[in-house]
Amino acid sequence: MTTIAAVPFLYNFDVAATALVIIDMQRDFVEPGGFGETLGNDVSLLQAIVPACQAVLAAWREAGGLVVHTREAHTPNLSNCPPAKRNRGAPTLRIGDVGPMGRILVAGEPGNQIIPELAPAAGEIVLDKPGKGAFYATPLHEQLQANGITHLLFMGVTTEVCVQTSMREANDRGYDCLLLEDCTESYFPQFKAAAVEMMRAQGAIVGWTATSAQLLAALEGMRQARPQPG
Ligand code: C5J
Repeated sequence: MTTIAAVPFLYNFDVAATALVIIDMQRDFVEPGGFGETLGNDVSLLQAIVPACQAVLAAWREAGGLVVHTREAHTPNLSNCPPAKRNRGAPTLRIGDVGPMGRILVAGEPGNQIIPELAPAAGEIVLDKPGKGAFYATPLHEQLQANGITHLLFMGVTTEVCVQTSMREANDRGYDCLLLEDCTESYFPQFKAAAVEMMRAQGAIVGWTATSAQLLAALEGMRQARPQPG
């Protein structure tokens, strides 16, 4: 068991029972020329978290923890994109329309891929989700249960939309969730700040928050405590 001095109080976790969940670090949200930018957003805000996410992913892999990558993705015939979702957003570029990186939020399109810096490795779970939450209409809960997972560490984008929705869904399913504050971002800094505050308020009503440096220090402490070969 490892402990992080998280907010609002200590977060205890066992790597073997914990998954790192990386929400929607897709080209369309993060890269210039993608869906996010065409909606008028400044993607440099999201790009700024990539190095911290990379450091956590590398350390988590080294520790042997389970990794889950999600993509907001719809089938090419849009059968899992209800009109109520498609008809909102920018009228000029809706889900399924052809954008600068292929069809917007459609599985298999270039913009739908996870950014190369955080590309999934063999054996990691890659989950296409039609909703904002990672549990809605996906096998995620069953996959986590099959792996004995009770704790989830979250990073990704955007904080107040897909990250917050997924963390709330996880909390309602009984997982102890921690959000890595500097590994999540929004196009709207005030929305990120509010989402972070509301998740850890009222005695961690949705979960805990901590920095990537705190997690990396905890993992390094574990690494040093491991018996050395020979
Ligand atoms: C949004 C997401 N913001 N991944 N998706 O539409 O947060």
